[in-house]
Amino acid sequence: MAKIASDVLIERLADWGVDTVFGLPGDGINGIMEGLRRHSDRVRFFLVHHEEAAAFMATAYAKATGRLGVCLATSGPGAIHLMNGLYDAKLDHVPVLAITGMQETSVLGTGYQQEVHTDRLYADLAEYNLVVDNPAQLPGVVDIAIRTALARRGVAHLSLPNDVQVADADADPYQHVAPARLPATAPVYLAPPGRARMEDLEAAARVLNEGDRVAILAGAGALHAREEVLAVADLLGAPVIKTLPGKAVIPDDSDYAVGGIGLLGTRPGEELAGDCDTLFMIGTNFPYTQHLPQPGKVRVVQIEADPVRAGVRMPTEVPVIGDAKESLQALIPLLTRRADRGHLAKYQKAMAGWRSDMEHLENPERSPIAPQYPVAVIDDLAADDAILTCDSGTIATWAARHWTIRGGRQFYLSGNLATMAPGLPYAIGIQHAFPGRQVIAYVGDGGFAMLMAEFLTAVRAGLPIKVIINNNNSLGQILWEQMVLGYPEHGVRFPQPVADFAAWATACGGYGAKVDDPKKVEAAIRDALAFDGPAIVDIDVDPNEPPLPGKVSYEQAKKFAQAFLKGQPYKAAIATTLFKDKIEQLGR
Ligand SMILES: Cc1ncc(C[n+]2csc(CCOP(=O)(O)OP(=O)(O)O)c2C)c(N)n1
Ligand SMILES: [Mg+2]
Repeated sequence: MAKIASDVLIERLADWGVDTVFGLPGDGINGIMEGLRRHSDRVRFFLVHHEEAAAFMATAYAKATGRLGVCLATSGPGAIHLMNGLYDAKLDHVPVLAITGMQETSVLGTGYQQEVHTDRLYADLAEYNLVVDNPAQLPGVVDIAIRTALARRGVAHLSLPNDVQVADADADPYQHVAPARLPATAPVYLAPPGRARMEDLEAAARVLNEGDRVAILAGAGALHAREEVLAVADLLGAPVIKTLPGKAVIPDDSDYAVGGIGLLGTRPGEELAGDCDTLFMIGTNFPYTQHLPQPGKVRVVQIEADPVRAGVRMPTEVPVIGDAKESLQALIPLLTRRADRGHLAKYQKAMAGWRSDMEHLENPERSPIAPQYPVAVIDDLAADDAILTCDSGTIATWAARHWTIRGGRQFYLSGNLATMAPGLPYAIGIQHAFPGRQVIAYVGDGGFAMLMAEFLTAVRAGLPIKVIINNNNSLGQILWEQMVLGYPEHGVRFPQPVADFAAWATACGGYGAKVDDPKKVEAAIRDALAFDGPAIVDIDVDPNEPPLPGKVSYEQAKKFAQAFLKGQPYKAAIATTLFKDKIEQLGR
């Protein structure tokens, strides 16, 4: 069998250690599919139902393993479908290689069917973006694409026209006129040294040692540095705020954890941001600057891997460029242990109060079911090394507050793109990477419905993911956002009937349970977790439960009230929910 260019492409992916390509075939990539078929012993093609899901799976694979994620789609519509998932990789800074097809070179520019110039389409999203015109470019450009994705922590894109895909591997159709020979590259990547410069670490230590009330803000860039962050928190007597993508940096039951900041943060987290005199940012580019301390009122030290991001959110006095783990290891010997533990103790006390408030909201008696209750049940029943994936919506608030990171638990969601729908494909990509771990997708009805066909993918691939749906039959997050703007809700509740996603689960050959009785929540989740295969528990929850911010501002409360006055349609039901929780909290 004569070797074709697609053989070279796939062999090179295998040389890089790529074991899985998530994707969906099409007439624009039949040559690449043939390459995958020929090398199926080295690289697995993972067939999905929607290319967007393939891109989310590659992104999640990269987030959870730290390795390159790879996805594949056909020309035109397939490549277009990938884009949302690829933007998720770009915005959350994980390495993903996207391979797409292109119509054959002889018809490009003629307005041929599916002639979409994917390189132009991907211009904003890809760090490396190339249409391969000549088989002689392979495998060199594969090496450069992958190295770029790894080094810049983003998306690399290779598009191969149909004729190039099936050309002889050693075809070199044109005369060489450049003073160069064919590129001879190697499938190697070495990350730059991670430890920051000593003089910067010393400057950082001086500021941190001088602080009376230090707050640490840790993000996804510190996920691999748990031990070091805890050691620094202990030395400085500093409570640790975590961004949502950085939720697993330290355990939620740690003495140093004060939860998050922002709309879905905690009251102690918000208070600490306003009360600290020194802010130590580690691996975070937290975008909601309104929730950060006032510029000028705190001294800021920031450890950042990317020099571009050091100083973009706060006027940073000491930027430290390096890997969080290695740099903290070098910083720790320079810090003096703070004798006065008063600042830390204050926030430990505040967190005890917050945790008890949260427990009261996890009320198992309420009917309709309080959304905080099912997530608390997941939290109780899940393994100590379970991985939870989540979608954008009210579920992100419930997960932020009621899913406890402890032991080896992890948490993944679309942080900066904050797109709906990745929860399910993330779970599939992660379960594929870690077959032995318990992987749970905690999602909303809106986000789940967008890519629900992928549950069938999980069944067919034999991946025992668990999906718990917080079904409020609405786009809950937006409902509350509209009201906080002072506008009565509009266009955010789905009409009847409420979907029965459990029926979909059983139709696919998985386990399904539909629950609307609070007494049945625990058994259904327990059974799903114990089931030897993919499972869905679809839980009808109270759509009128607002995800209130940890600290409600006067302005927010006023706007909320205005929405009521302007004709908020469900105000009686909403008022009951708000009132009920108040009574529950007061009645302790
Ligand atoms: C692709 C996409 N479309 C729209 C939005 C805006 N949005 C954010 S959360 C949300 C509601 C999600 O509804 P659901 O998944 O049911 O979760 P809920 O908020 O109801 O818990 C919407 C529409 C988005 N972030 N991404
Ligand atoms: Mg919903």
